[in-house]
Amino acid sequence: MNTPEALPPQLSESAYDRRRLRQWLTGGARAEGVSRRTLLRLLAVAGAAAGTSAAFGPPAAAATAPGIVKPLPDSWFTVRGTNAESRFASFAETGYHTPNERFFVRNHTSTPVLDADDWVLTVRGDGLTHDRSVEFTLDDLRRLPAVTRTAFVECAGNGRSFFTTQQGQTVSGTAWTLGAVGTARWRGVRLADVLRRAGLGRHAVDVMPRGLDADYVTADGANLGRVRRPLPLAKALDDVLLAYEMNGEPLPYDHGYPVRVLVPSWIGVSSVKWVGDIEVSAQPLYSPWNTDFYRLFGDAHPVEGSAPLTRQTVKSAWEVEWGAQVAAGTAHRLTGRSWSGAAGVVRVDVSTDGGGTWRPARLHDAPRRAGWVRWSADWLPRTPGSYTLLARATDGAGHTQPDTTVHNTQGYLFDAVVRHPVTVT
Ligand SMILES: Nc1nc2c(c(=O)[nH]1)N[C@H]1C(S)=C(S)[C@@H](COP(=O)(O)O)O[C@H]1N2
Ligand SMILES: [Mo]
Repeated sequence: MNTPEALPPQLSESAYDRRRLRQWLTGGARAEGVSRRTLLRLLAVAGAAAGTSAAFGPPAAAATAPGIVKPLPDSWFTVRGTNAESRFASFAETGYHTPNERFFVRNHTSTPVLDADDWVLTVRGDGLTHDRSVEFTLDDLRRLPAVTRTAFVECAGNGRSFFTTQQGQTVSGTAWTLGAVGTARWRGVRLADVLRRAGLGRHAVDVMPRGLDADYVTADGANLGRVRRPLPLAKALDDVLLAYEMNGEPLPYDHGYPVRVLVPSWIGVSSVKWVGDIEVSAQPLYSPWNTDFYRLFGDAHPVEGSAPLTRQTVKSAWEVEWGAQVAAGTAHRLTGRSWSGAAGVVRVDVSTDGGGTWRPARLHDAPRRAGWVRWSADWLPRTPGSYTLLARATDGAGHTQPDTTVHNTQGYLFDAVVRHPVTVT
């Protein structure tokens, strides 16, 4: 049964079953009038199919996260609640662009499995010339000029755990290490084109896309409604896309199928997935995602918080396992990546002795706005023992990673140089 011809149908069938299973688990299946017994039987069949597929699919031992559709193999992901962090070390096996199957997932609730044929985007609000409501189907979007753009999506909380492990500070939120980031080639239409077609008025100031995923309910039980965050019109008209493709494929369910907003260089939450409507407003808009969240709070910041966060800061990460064992007396080529929301990275300095001595890394990509650069450094450790690798990037706007990041209670924008332990044996 494992003949080459038999493989594709089996694969797609089990992928389909897995998807149905997850839909069911996340409450996405309609099951009125179906007995619990029947559902349990369906569940068992789908579970068995998911098990079979592991032999053919991506690496075995795929974990699951509640509400995420794609498989999450242990070698690629660390599951954190409803989210999946990419293992940065495993990016060494990838090229410039992060494959869709390996891209991190950050879900406030769970992935809705939407049907592109039923999908419509509604644009409305008093920032339009006639305060009317204009609808676009996916075909309507596809008829507009297509634009392709390479950009990273990075969670504002990427690196958050280092506030605690490296600076001894308390922060709230998902304890990401450095893998809440990925870079993809996005294809879609300019948000500017859609807004103009909808009749953008002269007085418009803010644009607020909203997701079609479920209402977000906090741990305290407060219903904050659907994920939505205002975007100043200037950014909306600049380089923002309504993306329907990721790395040459339709957007995967987990990354916003059929259409997501893509806001290059800005914190990940701006890039609203599964966008269903966009409010265009003549007054500034607010949502919990630009008032309570995604501002800096804490001793060093104003009581009402900083201004809403926009661009990402500078970061670097080694493509080396955390605590890796490295042989003494052998030359090693260590690799990593650096990126910034302000400008392309132009320089990366590395240290293999805990910051005692530094040397420039070799950059393998030209500085790219909204993208990262890959780099490498050769290392010949002579003496066994514990070592700390450091990488410090500088972007074209002159920002260099600091030694420490000023604390904020929600642990956003950690940009300090990370101390990466390895053991030489
Ligand atoms: N509708 C919707 N959009 C969303 C989110 C969400 O939960 N729902 N999460 C946001 C956050 S916080 C991040 S970091 C990015 C993550 O994008 P990814 O899951 O495609 O990596 O999506 C953003 N867009
Ligand atoms: Mo995020």
